Amino acid sequence: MRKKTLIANILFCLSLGGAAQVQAERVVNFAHSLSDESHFSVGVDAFKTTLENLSNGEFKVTEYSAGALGGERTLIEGLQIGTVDAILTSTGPLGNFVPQTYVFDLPFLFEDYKEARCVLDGKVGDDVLDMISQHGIKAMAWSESGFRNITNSVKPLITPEDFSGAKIRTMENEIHMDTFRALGANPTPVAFPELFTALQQGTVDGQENPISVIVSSRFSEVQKNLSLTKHVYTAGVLMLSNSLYASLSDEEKSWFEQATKASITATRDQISLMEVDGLALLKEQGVKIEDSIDRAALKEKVKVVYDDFSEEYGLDLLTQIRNSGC
Ligand code: EAX
Repeated sequence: MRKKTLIANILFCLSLGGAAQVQAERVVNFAHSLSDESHFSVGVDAFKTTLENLSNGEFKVTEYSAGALGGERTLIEGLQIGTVDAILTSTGPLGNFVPQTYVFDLPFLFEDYKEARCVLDGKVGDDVLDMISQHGIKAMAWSESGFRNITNSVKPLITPEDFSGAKIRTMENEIHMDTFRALGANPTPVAFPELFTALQQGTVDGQENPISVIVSSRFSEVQKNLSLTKHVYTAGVLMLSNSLYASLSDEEKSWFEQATKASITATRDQISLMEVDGLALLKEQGVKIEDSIDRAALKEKVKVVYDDFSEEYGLDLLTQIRNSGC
């Protein structure tokens, strides 16, 4: 009798354990540095919906936006040590970890979104994702932040002369800093979560970001001039921690891949939408928009950045981009 009870108890416990395993939720902590209204947030939403649906609720995605877990450099480090599971980051600080990504940060590299997305979704993009994945990270796919434009509280920057001495916040990215130095400006790297305050307090006069970031971060409250320079395209990457990726079965990996695809599409669509609607909104908010930029003159001035880049990192990837047929 006693033996029977013991066996029954053991069986009961085993069945409970089994049930608990089936029902256990696996939480994916997904972080980025932009606001809840940003394209990255739209990308996390699409990832969340897709993954939760495909996995029938086994995976739950929790979003940490607005730099709640730190700026992008901190998030990349967090991913490497596994304190965060998934991130969307721009390439801004990524070159500090994987120098090959600097090639995409070069000024005036891409003419338009079509060309940039074609290169990133092609062989060069795939090769660089593999290079990122050699650094204790699983790089899933290229996402996007978009073409950067300059805002300023002092005056609009139009001609190359206007850049002289302008104090501009850049990302923590040596190619971007080199670019602004070549233009005669005074680049000041600031992590994104500190940027609004830096603009408000006048620590810097201006900053540069895609329209979708300028709108979703409400920079119009502290910056009244916008110059549509489109001087740099900023790619983004959706990345997972190695510890999360290694824990996935093949089927689960395919869910994460589908969630990633949905995220990239939603993010890019939001960026394209904001290029039109966001610009109109900024105009309504009283931002003075300057479109008569002499991009050819700026392009000429930043040639030296390409010389510095090729001297340090070689021409291989740049040549592949140029020959990509995009
Ligand atoms: O990618 O730091 C920046 O200006 C970036 O645009 C932002 O972190 C999102």
